[in-house]
Amino acid sequence: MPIAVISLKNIMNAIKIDTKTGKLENYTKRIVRKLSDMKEFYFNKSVVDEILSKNDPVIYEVYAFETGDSVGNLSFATTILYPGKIGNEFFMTKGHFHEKRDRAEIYLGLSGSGLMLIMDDRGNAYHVKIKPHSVIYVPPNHAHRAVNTGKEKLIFLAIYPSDAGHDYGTILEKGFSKLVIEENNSVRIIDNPKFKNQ
Ligand code: S6P
Ligand code: ZN
Repeated sequence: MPIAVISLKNIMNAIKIDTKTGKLENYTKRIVRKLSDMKEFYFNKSVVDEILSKNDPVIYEVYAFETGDSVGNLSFATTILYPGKIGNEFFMTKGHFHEKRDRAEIYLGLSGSGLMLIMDDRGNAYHVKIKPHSVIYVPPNHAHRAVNTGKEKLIFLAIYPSDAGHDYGTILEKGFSKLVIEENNSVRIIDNPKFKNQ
């Protein structure tokens, strides 16, 4: 409760986003995800271990303005997803279903280029390009993962119901049905042979 009160007071003025750095003014939560925080999410475990034996790259950062978890409120967050690959798989977010499955979400591309994988609970998936000025709708009951397929930082804003929550466990257990890889200098979206459809 106190969080909601403080946040709502903070939001009586417009909140600025630096679209070059992706930083959100007055954020209430910052997350930095390094490879070691999400090593199980990448396909090639031996490449992950090899990279981690030398360094632990930052894959993405999130600046969130969260307004508590009361029904009816909206929260929002910027994500700065760095360019790079783990083997031939592009840097990506963990991806999640919302804990409250029927909560939808809107994304707005701010800088860089990439794509959003959107998948239902049976593994049916499609993708939508993320680029500046594009708005992407994630329907209820769909997992979503952003992938940076470009050479620059991919920066976007997400707007979501404050009580949506994040279910990373299902993705950890089953994976995404698609992988986004580079092959012969082009971006390919292929079936994930490790995807568990149960
Ligand atoms: C929240 C929204 C985003 C992500 C962020 C990081 O519903 O979808 O703010 O949290 O892009 O991705 P992930 O999968 O690690 O939460
Ligand atoms: Zn979400």
